[in-house]
Amino acid sequence: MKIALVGATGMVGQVMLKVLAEKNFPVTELLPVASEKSVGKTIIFKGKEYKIVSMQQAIDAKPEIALFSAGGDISLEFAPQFAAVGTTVIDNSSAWRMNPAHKLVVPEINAETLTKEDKIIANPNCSTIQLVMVLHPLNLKYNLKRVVVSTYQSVTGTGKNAVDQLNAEVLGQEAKKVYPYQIFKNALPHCDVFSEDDYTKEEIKLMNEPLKILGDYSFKLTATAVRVPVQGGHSESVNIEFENDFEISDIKELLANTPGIVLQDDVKNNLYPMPLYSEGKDEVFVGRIRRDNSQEKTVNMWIVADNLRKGAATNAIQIAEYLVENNLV
Ligand code: 11C
Repeated sequence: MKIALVGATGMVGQVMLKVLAEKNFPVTELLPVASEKSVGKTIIFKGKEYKIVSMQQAIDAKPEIALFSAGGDISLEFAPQFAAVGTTVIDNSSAWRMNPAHKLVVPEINAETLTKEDKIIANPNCSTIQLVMVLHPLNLKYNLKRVVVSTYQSVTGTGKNAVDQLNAEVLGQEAKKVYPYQIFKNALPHCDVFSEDDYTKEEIKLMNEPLKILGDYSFKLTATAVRVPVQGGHSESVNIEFENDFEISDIKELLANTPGIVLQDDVKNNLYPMPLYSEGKDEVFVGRIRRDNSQEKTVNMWIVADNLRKGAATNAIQIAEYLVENNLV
């Protein structure tokens, strides 16, 4: 497979290289693309140096797959240009996610909807992916009625400059501010920009994307997204009301047996998911599963995943693997 990686020097791009190598993805030629000022520089993949090429050089090479993680504007402009030469684009930005002409894919849930005609495939938002991984099996068994999610999001979701801000603040150094406030020792109820209805864009993604991925518009969802001074992954406190009643032990068993999910729920031994320990892992971790005694047929839980892995790079590369395994590219 000839693979273009657009945004190769970014945080997600770098994790994509790692995941491609770890999964031994069949890369015969790698075309790393980054900003014009990086063209000619090199990146390392599987111990080998690769020259960064321009977007046009990558398009002209007609790769089978282009992995995009360079922001919505770049995706809107260049994904169709790759698609026009026959490349299948897997896009990690929000540009195509809610466009009805494009599929929004978490492979464990809806990869089987993909066809050869899907030339621009959207990868969901990181906080959405870990949420739907857990919602999907529960929805099939108990039928979702309403979901209330509050997130505790890693600074890696904002990018390298945010990680630099946190690290500088920890050391008491002058920091270039990416956030409107200090993030160290703080929690900002503010991920991405505010929209007219006073929700942030991150919250809107969390409220819209799950319905499209699950193909189920019958349940309600509301979200509050919070940035915390954490690096390993995103955490989510989730309250779920079902149409059907459940046994807590059945929910635990169902999630423990769902591929891609790891149940960490043994409070007697202080076992529960934490972002520090999800870092570098591809699974979604779930724990603190307990009945909400304030309302019938309702459960509380805590969901954690590495936002750069299953929340971005791993999910995108799982889509690529599905395409290759099913001869769709
Ligand atoms: C965050 N979820 O943590 C964001 C980062 O739409 O893919 C990814 C934004 C996106 O701030």
